[in-house]
Amino acid sequence: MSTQTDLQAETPPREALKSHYEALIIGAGVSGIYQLHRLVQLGVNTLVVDTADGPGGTWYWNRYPGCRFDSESYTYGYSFSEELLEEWHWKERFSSQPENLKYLEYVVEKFDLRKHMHLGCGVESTLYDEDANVWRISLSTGETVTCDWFIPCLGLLSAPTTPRLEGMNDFTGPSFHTYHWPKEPVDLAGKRVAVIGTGATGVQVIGAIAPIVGQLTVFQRRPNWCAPLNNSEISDEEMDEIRKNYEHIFEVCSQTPGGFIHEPDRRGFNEVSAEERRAMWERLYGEPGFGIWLQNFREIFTDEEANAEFSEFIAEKIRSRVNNQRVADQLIPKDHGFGVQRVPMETNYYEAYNYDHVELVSLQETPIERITEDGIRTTDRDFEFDVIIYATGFDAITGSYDRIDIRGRGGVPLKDKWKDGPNTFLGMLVDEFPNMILIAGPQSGSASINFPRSIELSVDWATQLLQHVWENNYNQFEATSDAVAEWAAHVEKMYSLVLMRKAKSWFTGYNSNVEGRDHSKPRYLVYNGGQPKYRQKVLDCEADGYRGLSFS
Ligand code: NA7
Repeated sequence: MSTQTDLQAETPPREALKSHYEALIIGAGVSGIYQLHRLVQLGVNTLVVDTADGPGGTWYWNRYPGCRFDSESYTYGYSFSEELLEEWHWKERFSSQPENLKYLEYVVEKFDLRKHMHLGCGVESTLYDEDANVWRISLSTGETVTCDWFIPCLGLLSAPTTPRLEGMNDFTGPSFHTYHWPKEPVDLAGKRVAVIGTGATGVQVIGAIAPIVGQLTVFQRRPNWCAPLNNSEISDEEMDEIRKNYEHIFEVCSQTPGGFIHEPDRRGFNEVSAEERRAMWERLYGEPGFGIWLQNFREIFTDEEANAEFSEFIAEKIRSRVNNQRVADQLIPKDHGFGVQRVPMETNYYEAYNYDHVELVSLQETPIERITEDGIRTTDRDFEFDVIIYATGFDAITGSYDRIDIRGRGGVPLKDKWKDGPNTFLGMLVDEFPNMILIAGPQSGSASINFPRSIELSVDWATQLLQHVWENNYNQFEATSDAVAEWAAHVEKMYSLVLMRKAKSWFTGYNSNVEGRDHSKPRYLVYNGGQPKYRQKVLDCEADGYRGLSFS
């Protein structure tokens, strides 16, 4: 299997490291880039470290066919620079990975950030040194640097996981996780290809490669409720219109629970007749993006009956798009309703199963026994493949923290502290881990929403906090354990209000591929209270003189 290490053959030239930085950021993705920009603007001596040999984070790594936004492109871009908004032309309503990567590279170049980045270099461990009041950062290249302020910007889905199957290294052809899709083009034309996994990623890959491969076998453990993306190009005229409307667009995004352009229907589910509901769903099914999920009635998220009626509407759509009704039935989820997991947005996904050369294998009926030299053996038969694609998801949010040895006061590992599930204050601070700010950490408002909309808030808040520290000549800041406990209780309460709490998905830390993961209770990884409430909490903390933090 290809891994991260294989992809780092060409390490870019780097400037010599200093021994000490005021701030050190891990991650040159969407949040790391913006955090770096804010600190550089303030003249803070900052270093960004990333294992990738270029900036872009998620959009650097995920190079698989079909990879694109599920947010409207013009709602995903940064809002902090009017000049940038004026200059950038989004070409598609839901922009593809190559374009998204170009965008982030453009931002890095425009704001001259590259020179602060030490790329192609991982962080192995970080230790808070109490005596010196610095963080000691050990790099994969053998160097150690120190910093005053440690800011992990690790992203939500940056710790990919593969199944724990016998024989994974025996397969003689190319095989890789979608996150580690090779940089050089992979020729799939006419090939016999296996895709394992039918989450948002698998659904994008399958729709994109089905028309070109010779044979495609999809190994599905549990189906997902998917909805059409309805992507289209953005003309020059449309882009001009979007530019004029940016202020309004970002204002709308700031008011919606998910930070998207889609505002929930404020009418009660039962205030509207069944016919009217259906007519609305028909309309939304044909419209772009998450409208079908987020412009829906609020009861879809909270009420089993409302959710079941809507799920049946989507099930009918699946039956109407897939010719073979046995396959259609296999593609309809039976263990959860629509939208309790993040909805994979698809383009020709269901139609892919109408090709003669595409086969769906239900792993519930015939599980995989092992990977062989030639392909995959299920309990039913041996399949031969040229390429195996693992679209098997991530150890979400905490996984990337667990992969670095992060130790706070008294040398306590963060991994141990979060053994039974993470707890933070506002998703940004952890008690006993002074001078550390997580951007889009566990229990922040960033995960369930249009990511950049929330990270701009978090980065601005973090920057403001550091300014407060400097202005008051503090050496240390830290969340109190009471504040962390209070936030954890609030996060849990927000889960109790939505059907999402029952989902076996990355939102609740479900991942069968992580050895030793206890699934007897959910891990509360994301803040489900909606973005306006999250913003209010964050701003209230600041307005109340950073209530919940201690300074010294
Ligand atoms: P997801 O949504 O976690 O999906 C992973 C898929 O892989 C899902 O269908 C899993 O089935 C399947 N899977 C995972 N492990 C296995 C094993 N061992 N055997 C068979 N099948 C397996 O990750 P994605 O990358 O698709 O999407 C993540 C997010 O990226 C998405 O929400 C968007 O926000 C963007 P399961 O459902 O667990 O039975």
